[in-house]
Amino acid sequence: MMPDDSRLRGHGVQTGNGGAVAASLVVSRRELLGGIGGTLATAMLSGRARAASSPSKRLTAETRILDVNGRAARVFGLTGPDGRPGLRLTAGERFRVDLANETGGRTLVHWHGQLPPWMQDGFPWPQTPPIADGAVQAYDYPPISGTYWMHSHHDMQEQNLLTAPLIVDDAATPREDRQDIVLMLHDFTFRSPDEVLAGLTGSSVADAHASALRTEGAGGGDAGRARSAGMAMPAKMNTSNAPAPAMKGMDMTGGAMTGMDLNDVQYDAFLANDRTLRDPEIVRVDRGGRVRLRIINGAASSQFWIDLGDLTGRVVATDGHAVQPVPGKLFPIAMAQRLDILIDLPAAGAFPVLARLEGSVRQTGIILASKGAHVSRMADGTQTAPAVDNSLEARLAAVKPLSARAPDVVHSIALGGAMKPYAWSLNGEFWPHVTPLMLSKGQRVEVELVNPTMMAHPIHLHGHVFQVVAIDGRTLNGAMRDTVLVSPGGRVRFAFDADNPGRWALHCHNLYHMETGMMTEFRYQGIAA
Ligand SMILES: [Cu+2]
Repeated sequence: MMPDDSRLRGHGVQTGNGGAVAASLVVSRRELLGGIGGTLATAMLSGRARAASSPSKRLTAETRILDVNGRAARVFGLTGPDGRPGLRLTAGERFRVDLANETGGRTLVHWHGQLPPWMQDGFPWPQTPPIADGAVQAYDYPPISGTYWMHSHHDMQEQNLLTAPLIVDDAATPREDRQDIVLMLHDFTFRSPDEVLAGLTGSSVADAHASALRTEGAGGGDAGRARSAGMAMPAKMNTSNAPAPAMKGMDMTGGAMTGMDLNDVQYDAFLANDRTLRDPEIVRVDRGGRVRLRIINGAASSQFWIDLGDLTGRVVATDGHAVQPVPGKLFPIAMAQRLDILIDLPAAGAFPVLARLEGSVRQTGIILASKGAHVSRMADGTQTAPAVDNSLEARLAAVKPLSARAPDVVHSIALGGAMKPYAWSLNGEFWPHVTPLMLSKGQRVEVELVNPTMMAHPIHLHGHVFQVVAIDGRTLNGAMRDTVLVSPGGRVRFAFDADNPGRWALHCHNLYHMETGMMTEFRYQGIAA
């Protein structure tokens, strides 16, 4: 069942397995009662106390008409109380949101990268079904600060732009002398997601599963071929740090690899803040000013290189979490990931910030322009961008890493699938027919993602922040993240503390991979299915 309003509002109602809900209530009480004294606690837990705290923000899931290169498209949107996409919360503000569903159908919105109690995660578990058309669902949890985003986890609405930024300021934000600019990327097609999916599978998802299981064994396609060619496919509890075996026919030196699959879907346009390069957003900036770019890759199945052109920037956060600054002009961003980049602008001028599609000359972006600067027209590029890789990931180091601790449990997860049949799996299983990976509160968990396929997969874990601790067998004290890319033939290990009991999805954020089965569940002991 869905937690009802009273549970989420902090009236102290317990759910059957809602330890995390209770924890958030404790925070709420402390906030409400700061300076008043604990003895009044019971009396204060009332509507009056609630009214004294910040009011709910209304977020509306709706449809809208978008102009894409002169052609109208009906898409979804998530509009905040100020009429702009998404939400911005100030430091210390709770995520207290009334989500109004005006989409004309059911929906459910996931707060990507945030750490709410599991029943507020916006994932369609049996206990938390989608919201009916016309209904309003309340959410209330303490958010974590940084660059996040929100998107539907119901049907294929996310492909139709039911996505928006979710920015949470930290205590230092108001004191920083810099302009905050959000850049959200999308891939766009006039075809419906159903048409796109049918084009990929050639038939139906069920047929693709059957074909994969029949011809290649569970996991299917290239994974099956790789296995039959004798490649390592660790099953469980593989703690080896040996590098992943290179796949035949791969050229690791040229940036792009021979035979590697990029860009499953051919898109009609790439959007930056809902606009194409033909009519880009021009953001007015101060001469010589400092800018914090918050880049969100909200694309369904496209990855980009952020190209700062004449500018130099410093990556200072990944997926909302601070990293030791890494300078550069060109930064890869996988699906669902975020990059915060600080830029000190030169005296004056117009500066395109481009997102270049991997394996393509196509691009999108915004233009930072000082007053009076001439802005010239832009089109697609002339040079093909290389495949997005983990070159940046390998250089990242968290400002606040996990404490040093040996894992209590290691889960090895094999990524499987291919373009033909188009069916993608985890550990040889297709969602929803999966065996949950169990964990217990208090454990340090490590996950080894092993990718023998010919594609890169951006893997996202719900409800937890993890640290990247090894790439292709090389250990590092890497970034804190919620989404990590696993390169073709590569492997990535991440670690996290099991501190948020519930049911949590782990999946590929290439939405068509997810749609054909590339998803599984982490489930805490004691949480009912
Ligand atoms: Cu994938």
